[in-house]
Amino acid sequence: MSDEENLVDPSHPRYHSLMIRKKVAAAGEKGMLADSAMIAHGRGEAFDYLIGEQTIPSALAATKEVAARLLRARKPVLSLNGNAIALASQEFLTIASQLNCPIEINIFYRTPERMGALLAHLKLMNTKLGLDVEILGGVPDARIPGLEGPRGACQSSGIFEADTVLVPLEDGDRCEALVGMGKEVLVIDLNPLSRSSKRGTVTVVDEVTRFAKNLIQIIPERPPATEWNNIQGLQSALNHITETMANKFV
Ligand code: PTJ
Repeated sequence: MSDEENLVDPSHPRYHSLMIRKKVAAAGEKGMLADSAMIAHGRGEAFDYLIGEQTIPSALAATKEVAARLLRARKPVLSLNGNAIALASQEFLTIASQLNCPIEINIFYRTPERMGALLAHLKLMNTKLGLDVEILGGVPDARIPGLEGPRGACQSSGIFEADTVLVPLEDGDRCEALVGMGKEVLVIDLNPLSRSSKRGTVTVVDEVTRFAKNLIQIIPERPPATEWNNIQGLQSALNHITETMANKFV
């Protein structure tokens, strides 16, 4: 544990939130993150505060649906960006191993330095966990149609050919582009109003670390897929926020 981590008192009411923030800061120091990563994280924290820093019932239902769709997919892939790797690399490697599918590192602000740091981190964690998950993204040979520049780069054996893509903390453009390619896009985003949330096939309005831990528990139960109504799920999450807020001072 670093000196700074020791300074956070475990009895602090928001201890877990502060420790999660520290994971982002530490990954930033290792060169894994975009400059705006902490701002994106802060936006997520604000929504997490509003949902009570807990997995709400609609998020748990959505997580079961995600498990079902990943299990029935012909070619699933977990697309991870800097923040997702900083926060839950161990959990996502476990999930990829449960599903026997690859992880593809796919980042919005793509630089060779960041890709190197993220690949090294995931490979190290893979070894530490004794897993053999295929890690893609280092040698892109295909493009996501409609996304210009480095952010459109992807790997043909991964995202490009996948029928189902899990995308935590995605940006709206890429989510739309993946949906446009005919894929099932499974989104994790604390903001139920984001473009990614609205465009995803199934959106889980939950903190990515909590989501990943829940998914690990749910996959072995092999839940069946349903006729998922994503807008209804998002509306439930929004209702939870507004109802909690409405009664806050009563
Ligand atoms: O690693 P890169 O280059 O792909 O860049 C990643 C970031 C996250 C910087 C980039 O994609 C970005 O700027 O994202 P946005 O547009 O700020 O969107 C991030 C979304 O994720 C927001 O809607 C946040 O509410 C949500 N979010 C942030 N932290 C979490 C989260 N959702 C779930 N769990 C979190 N911990």
